Amino acid sequence: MAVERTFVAVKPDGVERILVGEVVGRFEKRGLKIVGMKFMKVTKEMAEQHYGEHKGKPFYDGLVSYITSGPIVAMALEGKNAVALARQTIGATKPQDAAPGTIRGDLAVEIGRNIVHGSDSPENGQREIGIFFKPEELVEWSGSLNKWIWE
Ligand code: IDP
Ligand code: MG
Repeated sequence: MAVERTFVAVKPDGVERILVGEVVGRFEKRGLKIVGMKFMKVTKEMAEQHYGEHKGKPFYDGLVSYITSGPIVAMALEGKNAVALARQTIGATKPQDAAPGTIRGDLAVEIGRNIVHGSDSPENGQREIGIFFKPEELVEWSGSLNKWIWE
């Protein structure tokens, strides 16, 4: 298993619904280490870069206005298999298909209000972290519990 970084964000609906602590806590408890975190508004340019793969799809314009509609909490998370672990903790894109116990399965109803983002590959993790963070905003630290989380 590779040590990876993934980009995770609490989307504007998660912030508005006062779910920041709940969502961040699930990643912390899962064993993913925070190496970057900030409360910010996403510009239209950032949203278009971030969601470029969806350009042209019927939901694209709505997606860009949703993600730019209010503040988000942007996170860079690190760990073994971080991308897959974060996606599993988040649950399926459509909340009605997301398993109970996942963030979307427990807390969300609509696909266009699904609370949280997680990168879908290590390459996209690096790419998305680069959109939202400057290199100096990422923090290297060892994490004293790592020996109890990783074999
Ligand atoms: P993901 O967030 O689980 O990776 P993607 O397919 O990459 O899902 O889609 C990105 C985001 O776009 C979703 O999280 C959701 O907010 C939104 N989205 C995807 N498909 C639809 C749709 O059919 N209608 C409305 N919004 C959608
Ligand atoms: Mg995606």
